[in-house]
Amino acid sequence: MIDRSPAAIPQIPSRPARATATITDARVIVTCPGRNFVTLKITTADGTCGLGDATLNGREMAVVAYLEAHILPLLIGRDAHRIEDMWQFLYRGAYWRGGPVGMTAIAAVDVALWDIKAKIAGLPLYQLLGGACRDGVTVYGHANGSTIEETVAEALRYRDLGYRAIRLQSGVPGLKSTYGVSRDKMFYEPADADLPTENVWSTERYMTTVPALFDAAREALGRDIHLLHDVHHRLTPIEAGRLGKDLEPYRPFWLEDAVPAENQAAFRTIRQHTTTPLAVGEIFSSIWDCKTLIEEGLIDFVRATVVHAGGITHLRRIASLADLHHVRTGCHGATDLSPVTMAAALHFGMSIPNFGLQEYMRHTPETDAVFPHDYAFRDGMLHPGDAPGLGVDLDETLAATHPYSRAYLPVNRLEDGTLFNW
Ligand code: EZ4
Ligand code: CO
Repeated sequence: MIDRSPAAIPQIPSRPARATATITDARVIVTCPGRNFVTLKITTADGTCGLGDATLNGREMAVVAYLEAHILPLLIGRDAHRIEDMWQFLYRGAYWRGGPVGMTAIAAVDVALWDIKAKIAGLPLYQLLGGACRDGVTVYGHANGSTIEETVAEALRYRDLGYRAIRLQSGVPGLKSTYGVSRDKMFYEPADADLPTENVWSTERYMTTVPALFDAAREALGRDIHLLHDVHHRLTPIEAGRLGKDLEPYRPFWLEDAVPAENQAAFRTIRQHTTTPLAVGEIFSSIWDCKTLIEEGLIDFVRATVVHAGGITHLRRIASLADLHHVRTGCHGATDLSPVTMAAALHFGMSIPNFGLQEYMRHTPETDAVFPHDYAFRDGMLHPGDAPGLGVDLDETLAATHPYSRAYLPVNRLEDGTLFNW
């Protein structure tokens, strides 16, 4: 028989301990352990600290200014637990909505607040987001080389490291340099100079190289591995349709950023001509950048990220819309996204039903030392770890030994000197 005497009924406290977490401090930390990172650190009255990445490659100091001048004064005294309300306050409250600078700043606040909430709960963040939907987050690595042979040799090396998905980028005969091909194989860094480097581009030379690269790669690697390629916004819709068609026999996992995506309707043309899956969105700031792409089924993978698309709160909204339309996530994960973003992406990727694939460019040992973290690579996957919160720290003493150093992304010109898309 159930004992209903008053003593047996557990007493629910009217106000659970730490139901509010007042923000007492918020600071921006800029550090350059080999490359620039901007990090927001928020502290609450009980001493809990949360981190948010605010790095916008080549435009870092604009986000620093936005945070310091316009966001930090709004944070002090507010309740860190009210994440959605804070998001709405910073987004609607600005009046000027969207854009990469503002949305990166909002993302930094949002991720820091999720970190705090999960630390207070004593849980790894993915548990608060609904718990694990999978064993780990499958990632793809970057194989690149100045020739097709070199790229294929790199791809074999990645396969031996345990990767199940590999992106292939190769030099183009006749072009001195191009996107995705670096000197240092493990640590590709495009922001490579204190004034922009200039690349030269030829669509004609490129269009014949990529199918030959995939042909050689399938020959060497077989069919049992996912192969990807990033066009980096360099084709027109009809050219992208043709390249997608040429690649169909090699079954690429995705063709990325085939055309610039400001004009979402342009993807209708690509779709009419190829069944090669399309991924886009690493530079998107909000759901409005991909609404048409998703609702019309014009893409297969959305690459928007936590750091540049308004944080976990907003990316969940994008992923939910995408799920209705058979679109999966394929979040950006280059080296200019700090370990704080990588951890956030992993907790997010663990917790959503329509996860697709996560990009993973390894950070250098210098960067990892400044951002000690709990996530780890095993068997082609990243695992977020069990530390409460994001599982990432920032060693501020070490960070202070690496001052900001201006670095720009390259620009790209056609062979006749016309400025083109990089
Ligand atoms: O060029 O993150 O898929 N990854 C990419 C990246 C981007 C850089 C720009 O800062 O396209 O390498
Ligand atoms: Co890309």
